[in-house]
Amino acid sequence: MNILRPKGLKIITVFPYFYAKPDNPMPYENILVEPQHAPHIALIRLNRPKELNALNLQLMQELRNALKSLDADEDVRVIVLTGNERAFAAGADIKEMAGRTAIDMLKIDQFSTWDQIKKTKKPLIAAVSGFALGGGCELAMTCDMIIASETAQFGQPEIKIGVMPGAGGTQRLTRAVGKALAMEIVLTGRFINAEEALKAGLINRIVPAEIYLAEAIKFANQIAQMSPLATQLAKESVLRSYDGSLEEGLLYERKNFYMLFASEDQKEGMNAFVEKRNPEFKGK
Ligand code: DAK
Repeated sequence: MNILRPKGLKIITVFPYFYAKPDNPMPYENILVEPQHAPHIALIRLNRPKELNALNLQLMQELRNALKSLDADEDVRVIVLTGNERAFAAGADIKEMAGRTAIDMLKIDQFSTWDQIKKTKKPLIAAVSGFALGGGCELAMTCDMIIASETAQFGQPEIKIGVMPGAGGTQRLTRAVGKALAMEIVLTGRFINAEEALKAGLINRIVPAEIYLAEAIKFANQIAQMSPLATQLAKESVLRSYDGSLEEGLLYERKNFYMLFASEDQKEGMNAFVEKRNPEFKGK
């Protein structure tokens, strides 16, 4: 297995605190933010451990606000986004989403939050351990690079609850791993492990489970040594080449995603999850 071993690793920890800047006066409840986890490196931890960091609306809004504040903070050069050992994030919060209609989804307009996250100018590194599923996998793919623990599992299991990826999964995953594997992951809901993800080009590297975060910080530190202007413009340029017709693909995906909330299968799939039973899909 292609695992990076630590060499004289130094772990710097700063006690996490709420990051409330004037433009962001609300303390965070679902994330922990350390603007200076290490010199020039900010750390955001998704923090709903009991729910495997399921991404509810409030968490996503807090994440958007934190990224906006860190983007504006001149002391920060690189941002690392992580979860905990068991889960980066097991997807959008199915319990929150289960009863929604297509019109509810349209009105809530979570896409504006995701779009804002996508606009983060500073390099954003996902440090993934455990589950990165559905919206969790999409969030990791929205980051610029992924450092994965050997325990990481990636997947787009939305199909199993009667819907499909809605935050870029069909587009970003396909660009990263190619059509054949993306089709398989999206249509069967199969999870891939870190090794398969590395081979397929979804992640940058696999590191030992016990030091995955420290390795991600070390990786971030290499980038933090560069000119922050150059890294931001270089990131923007790489994304420009990559984004090409992604917007068109995302719009397409969005309409289809909304449409599925008009189906009985979406209600059945999500209710079955909440009720801990197998779904019975009827194609309606
Ligand atoms: N939502 C809500 N709760 C979740 C959850 C989720 N996605 N995943 C796990 N949990 C909860 C479980 O319900 C359980 O809660 P309790 O029963 O203890 O109250 C707790 O976390 C621990 O989970 P398990 O007991 O299930 O733990 P296991 O180890 O047995 O299984 C698992 C782990 C990750 C395999 C399993 O929990 C699982 O299959 N989770 C669901 C994975 C999934 O289907 N993910 C995709 C969700 S749909 C959008 C953007 C994005 C999205 C949608 C819209 N817009 C911008 C509009 C994304 C959609 C999705 O991600």
